[in-house]
Amino acid sequence: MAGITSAAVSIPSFTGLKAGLTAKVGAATAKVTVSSAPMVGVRASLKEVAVAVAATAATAILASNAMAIEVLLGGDDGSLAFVPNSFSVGAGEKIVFKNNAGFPHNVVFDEDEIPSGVNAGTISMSEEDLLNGPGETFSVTLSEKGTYSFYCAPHQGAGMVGKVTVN
Ligand SMILES: [Cu+2]
Repeated sequence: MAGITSAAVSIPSFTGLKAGLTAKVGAATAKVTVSSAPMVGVRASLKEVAVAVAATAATAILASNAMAIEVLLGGDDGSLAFVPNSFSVGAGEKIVFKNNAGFPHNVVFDEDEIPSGVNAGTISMSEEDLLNGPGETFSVTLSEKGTYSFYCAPHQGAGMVGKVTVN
């Protein structure tokens, strides 16, 4: 715990950003200590939290985007489709669904067509949740190997469905 405290105290290189930020960093620090400490060095994760707080969440997303596949929501030709609508990824590879045309869209995994033991709710957007703006994204990482079917709730009837195989 002593190490965590000193790392937290060293963050005031950000002091220009005031007390509100300090409190925020403190809260985030507590969270990281509980959830991520076993996986990454505490100092490293503190650094990431400080960066994410000081900049934006987008920075953190970009930083972890090295291995990712992008799937467009809506074709350039106006089709209500995932592009591509059938693809493979490695286990743990990030899939980024990106609004392209014909939105709003969303991404919902079919609970009956995913590997057993995987909870559709934790990998899906909710049926009512929609990506409304251009370029908006929904990202998911699948770690269980197998075949997953998904659909766009507003356009499922129009055939906006897809399949991903996790190898
Ligand atoms: Cu759609």
